Amino acid sequence: MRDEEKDRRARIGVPRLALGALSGALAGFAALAVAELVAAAVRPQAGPVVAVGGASIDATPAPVKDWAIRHFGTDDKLVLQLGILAVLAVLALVLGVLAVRFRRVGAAGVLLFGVVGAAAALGRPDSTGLVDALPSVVGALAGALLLYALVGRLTAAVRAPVTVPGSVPEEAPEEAGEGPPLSEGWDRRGFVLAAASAAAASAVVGVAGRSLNTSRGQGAIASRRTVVLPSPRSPAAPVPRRAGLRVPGISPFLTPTGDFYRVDTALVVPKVDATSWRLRVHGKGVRRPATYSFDDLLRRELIERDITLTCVSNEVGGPYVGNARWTGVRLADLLAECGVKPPSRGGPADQLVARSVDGMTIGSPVEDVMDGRDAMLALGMNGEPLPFQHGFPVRMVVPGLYGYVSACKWIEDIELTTFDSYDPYWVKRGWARRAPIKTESRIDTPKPFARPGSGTVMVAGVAWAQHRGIDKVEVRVDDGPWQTAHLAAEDTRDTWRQWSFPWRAVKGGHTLTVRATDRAGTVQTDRRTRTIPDGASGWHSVVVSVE
Ligand SMILES: Nc1nc2c(c(=O)[nH]1)N[C@H]1C(S)=C(S)[C@@H](COP(=O)(O)O)O[C@H]1N2
Ligand SMILES: [Mo]
Repeated sequence: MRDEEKDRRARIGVPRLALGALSGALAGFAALAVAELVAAAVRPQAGPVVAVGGASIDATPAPVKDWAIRHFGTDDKLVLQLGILAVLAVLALVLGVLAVRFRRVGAAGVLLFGVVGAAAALGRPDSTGLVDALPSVVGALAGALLLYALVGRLTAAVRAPVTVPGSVPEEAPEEAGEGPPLSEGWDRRGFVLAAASAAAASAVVGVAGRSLNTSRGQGAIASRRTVVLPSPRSPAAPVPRRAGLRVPGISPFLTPTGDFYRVDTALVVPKVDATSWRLRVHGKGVRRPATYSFDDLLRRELIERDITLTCVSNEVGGPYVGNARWTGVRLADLLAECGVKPPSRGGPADQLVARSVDGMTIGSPVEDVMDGRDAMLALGMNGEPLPFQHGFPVRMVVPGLYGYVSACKWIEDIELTTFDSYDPYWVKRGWARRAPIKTESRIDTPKPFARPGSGTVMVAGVAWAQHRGIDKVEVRVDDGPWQTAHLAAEDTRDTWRQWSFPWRAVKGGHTLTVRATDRAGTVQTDRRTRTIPDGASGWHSVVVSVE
């Protein structure tokens, strides 16, 4: 028996291990393909990669997440999912190799991944119950069975000569050094056939699952297509003609929707059907809790406002700021209707927690939302219904507060509570409870390391201090004096402001620096801080080389 075992081990050579690895890879592929198809029947968010990805986003420490946003931008989600796939691929190869020796253990290993995926799916805040475990469980079962079957074909070739004494010809030991006797008839054929058909079937199942997943939400898409935004009772004043400077390379005053930055934790953009959407308002001090439908909101008085949104993860000089024309319902009116009072008028709740369909929680000060500023439940962005990725059907927008404390997308619930009794998502992860937007400015042109010719070079960009307004922008060349830049006309104090500075550039390397002063008289600080916990501060500089 010991000899047989030794013999068997000796025969497990490199080629066989390679085929084991291949079996592992095929099993992993099959598992993911089947999971994808099952997820199409359950919901795309329940798929193992999305679920594990979502769980890792939630578990990622703030500095790492910040680093990821900084380095990969909106691609961070793609990078994360590719990373998960890469890890799974390596583990699948390892399990395949392991299965050549320990067939059951290898198969059980695949099942274990199913358990991890299922646990992740069930633990998501937007989990819809036990069905969310199905994609991972069914996928893992398929993968485990396939691995068991494929590896069976490999080991059968070894066992055959051992279990049928006498039929083993003398050359068997010679083959041991080279690995499995794959030339032995049906085993090879069996393996190749099984592997090839498994690969083909997985591809078909995977492609079918993918396309079913991406075509989901037809109801939501149709509901968005039929939305007609009524003209707002309180329209925004036209953007002053001179709010937009004609300087090549400057950010357009209104950010086209397609260029608007996107920051959220959703690996799959929620597609919410507006016809079944509801918003619930309840909680501490809400004397008349209420539920609103999308039509309820459309029938109300609508306001239209230009508001510049900023992400707290925006580095000095970074891209996560955008200006849009929003149409929506004034949030303060709706809250008042529900009997909510701000703390300054004796209301017991100082925090408004907005909850989205994907389980995000975003907490804003009730006082700010009700202090007369244009905090709104936005239904429209730049004259269109909200795009899905920007929160269709309804999101919050509050001038002057970073997005993570104000701009809940895909909102479905508003709860009045206190800062003492509840920490929303980002606060649990180390960000500040309250986060007004810091006064900042950015050089859009010239770009870093540009090589303009000498003569007049237009230096231009944007400055923002939402809800306070920008009063002054200054530019400094190298260590020279601060020089006042030209300010474009102001739209409102809730929007950014363009600026420009004609610079007489002389040959050589130069550093251009900008700083803004807001209407409260605060000069943008040069103190560099990280984005965590309440937004980056510091001056933006650009190094250029004049030729
Ligand atoms: N549901 C949900 N809403 C969200 C977020 C999110 O992750 N989930 N991110 C917030 C953050 S951090 C910002 S900066 C803004 C960004 O809005 P945008 O993607 O439309 O630009 O949305 C906010 N609303
Ligand atoms: Mo953000």
